[in-house]
Amino acid sequence: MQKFDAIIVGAGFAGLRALYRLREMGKSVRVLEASGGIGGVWYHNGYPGARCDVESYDYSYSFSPELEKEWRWSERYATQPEILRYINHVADRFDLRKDIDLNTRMDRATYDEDTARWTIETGKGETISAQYLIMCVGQLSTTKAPEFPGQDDFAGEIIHSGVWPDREVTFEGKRVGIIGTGSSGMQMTPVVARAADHLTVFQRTANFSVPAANAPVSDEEDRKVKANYAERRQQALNSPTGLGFKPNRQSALDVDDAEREKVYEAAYHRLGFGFALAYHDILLSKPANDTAAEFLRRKIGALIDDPETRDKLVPKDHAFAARRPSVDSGYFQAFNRDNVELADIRAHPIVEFTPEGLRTEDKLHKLDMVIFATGFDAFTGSLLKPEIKGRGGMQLREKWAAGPVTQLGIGVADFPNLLIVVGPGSPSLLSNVMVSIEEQIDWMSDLVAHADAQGIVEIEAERAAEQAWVAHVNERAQETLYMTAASYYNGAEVAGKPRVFMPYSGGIRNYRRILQQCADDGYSGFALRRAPQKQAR
Ligand code: NA7
Repeated sequence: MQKFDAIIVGAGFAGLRALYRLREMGKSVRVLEASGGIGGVWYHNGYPGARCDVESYDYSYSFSPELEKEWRWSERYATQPEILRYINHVADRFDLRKDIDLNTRMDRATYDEDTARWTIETGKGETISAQYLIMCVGQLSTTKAPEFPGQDDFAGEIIHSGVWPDREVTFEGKRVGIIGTGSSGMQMTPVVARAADHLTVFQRTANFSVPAANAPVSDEEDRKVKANYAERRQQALNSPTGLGFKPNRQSALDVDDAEREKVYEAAYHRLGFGFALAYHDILLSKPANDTAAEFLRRKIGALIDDPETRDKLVPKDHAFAARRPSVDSGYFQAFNRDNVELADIRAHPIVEFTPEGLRTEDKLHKLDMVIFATGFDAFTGSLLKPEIKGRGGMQLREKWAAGPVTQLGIGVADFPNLLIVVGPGSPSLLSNVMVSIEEQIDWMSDLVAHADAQGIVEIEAERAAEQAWVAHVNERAQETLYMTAASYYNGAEVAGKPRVFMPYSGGIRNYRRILQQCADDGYSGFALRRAPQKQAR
């Protein structure tokens, strides 16, 4: 059996960063990646129009000043192909590929209480032993798609945005349907609209969106950012969400209408996703939120010509950003084209596929291609896909049957030496995930170094600590408007999934302080043992 200090599962941004860091510490590491390439979600989400909602300079690694200097982003918001080029460049630049096994899925991991090591079985039939099992499987990586009656009889093609095929997909001469109007559906709509004969967008919930304000990055801008990169990184680390600009500390309710309008107008044209930070209480107070929502409804409405379509596209039934808003490049304007139609499937739900297309309650939509942009089994989907067995054969699926419990989003009681990157209970999707990834991996690596120095072989979250952390995560969520809407933040995206709030909403800076305090207190909430402990406490 091959033996390693650590097995990392997933070769996306988190997996590569963890590999780099642990190798730097002299650890023997392998990365297991199920798919045929590196990049994680950026490998799979190759749909037309796929683009990052966070500015390129902030959505990039900060661990290497040389890398920062030499990489030249071409646009303020990078496209999926450019991000994929970046991560491949990183893999080559730091010689990471030699430790990555592609096309290798981890099927099962079993903790051995006698040796304090994990036994990992892969889809290739290999068995590997590792002291640490580090899960870098992403939060939006297990796709979900409804199954409609008659789906197999559809004569056209069905594609999911989250597992976009690795071949050219063309829309010319086709009647295309897109189901779903989250970020994926909104990003691809204008692109597909320009190419297809006809496009029908099937909308269940109208979503807020802010324009991407995308632009090419000029040499001057590139030079300016790079001259102050360290400062920008510090700014991101000290911001609530890890974005590289100063959030406004004012309340939306402490200014007069004219002043507020001016601030919103500027934020709308420049900040993209950061519009939600135009005032500090947009996600904390309904009256404050109403001012932002009302502004956006006006803006969205003004982009759409047809009154009936406008009425359906303007979001009404949830607070702004209580569900993940999008950052789009011409989504609403696409509906002004003659070849684009909106199907309101809240009013007239999809009934079935027929060989010719999709039948909603009111009509048959004839289609040659249907794209499911229906999202993911968020946060826990990819963590629960493999069989992970901790103490006494307990499965992670059983442990999390009523919702995920973690100590700081990182460790799980009864699953010693299992470390999760951007797992449930961490800021993850409520932050620039790149900042969260680096912050957590640096912290975990310090924990591993501390364990080595102290002769510790087993690191295990304590039950009381994880219960307290889950309670704290929920308390923080209750202070916000996130719980007022059904969303993938709170498990509403999959029928039957426990309805608990998944990410930590207290912000990047608070989370870092908590991690620091935990380390300063000798990693409080984690049992650190010099010999394996056979029985659970
Ligand atoms: P999202 O944001 O989860 O959006 C999924 C969309 O698909 C959303 O509009 C859903 O409507 C719709 N959906 C899901 N299931 C169905 C069914 N059964 N029938 C009709 N419509 C459905 O996923 P995305 O891929 O767009 O974005 C994921 C993240 O990527 C995004 O948040 C950013 O972080 C980047 P609903 O709103 O549930 O009514």
